[in-house]
Amino acid sequence: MSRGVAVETVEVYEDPLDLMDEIDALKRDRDVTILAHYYVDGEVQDVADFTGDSLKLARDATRVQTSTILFSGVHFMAETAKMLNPDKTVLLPDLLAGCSLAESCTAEALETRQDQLRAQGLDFQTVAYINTSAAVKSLCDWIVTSGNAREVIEDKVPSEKDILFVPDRHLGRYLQEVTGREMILWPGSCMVHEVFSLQDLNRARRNNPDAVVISHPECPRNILEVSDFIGGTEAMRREVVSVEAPTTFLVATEANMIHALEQSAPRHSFVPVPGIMASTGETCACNRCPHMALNTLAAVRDCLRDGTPEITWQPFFESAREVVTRSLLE
Ligand code: CIZ
Repeated sequence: MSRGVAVETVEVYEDPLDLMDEIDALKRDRDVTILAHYYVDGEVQDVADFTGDSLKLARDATRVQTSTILFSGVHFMAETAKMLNPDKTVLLPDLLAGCSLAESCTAEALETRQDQLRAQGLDFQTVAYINTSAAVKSLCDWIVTSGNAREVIEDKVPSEKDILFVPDRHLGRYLQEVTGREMILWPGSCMVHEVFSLQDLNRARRNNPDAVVISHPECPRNILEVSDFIGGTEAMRREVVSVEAPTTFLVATEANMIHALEQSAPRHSFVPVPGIMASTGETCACNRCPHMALNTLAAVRDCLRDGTPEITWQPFFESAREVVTRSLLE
């Protein structure tokens, strides 16, 4: 009879400053450029060559000179870097770094929905938020980010067409409001932005009566309704930079964004809006994305050292690249 043996994994503590030195040396040695999203830990943003939102990072990815890109973010972002750089090696520290939005809309489910709508005689275009897999992007007419969604819908989607918007219902609802275009909305949402609690936001406003509330359009309507400014991460950054007088901002987006805001406008104070756990109704630290959190300094170092995991080219990247290029780069 075999006896169960409990295996305990012991995390070895590594000094972040040593890890940063190792990363710098490996970057030079292995000819790597690091792109990091604003939602990864601040210390990982600090070792990156480029930081930004998906739109900026997609554009930055086309300017990389090294033979390898390490994308510190989530899977769909690294796929975009690969489709724009087929001849480069693209690494992602952890292939399990996914996205609740991307997972809510598979290519099969989207094709089924598109077939249903065509069968109903609808003449529509599919507009996808960038938080989708490359396979889904390849089935769409346009890709938008929080930074360019309004312009793409207003300037590029013909006014006589209906719009199927995937996968974020909150962003889609907000875009309906600002563009005046009716949309068929996919029922997806971001696990981080979904949990902001109006009750906790109102408590934070009472504690900071002069604070300005800035919120991401992936937040539910009740949060946007009490916000002074609504915008994606790059728009938030520009907004706080444009405010001269030292100000307190209550920030309703992934909490690591505060690092980028502090770097850009250190004269202000930034307070993260807490999330609330749906199961218990208690305040939680759910305003941190568990997928982005897989991008630790140690994971970045290991990925540089081992040259893996890698995003490999897939046949549908070709058509996804055409959609991404006409939507984001032209
Ligand atoms: O566009 C992006 O990068 C995402 C996912 C959010 C934002 O506003 O930056």
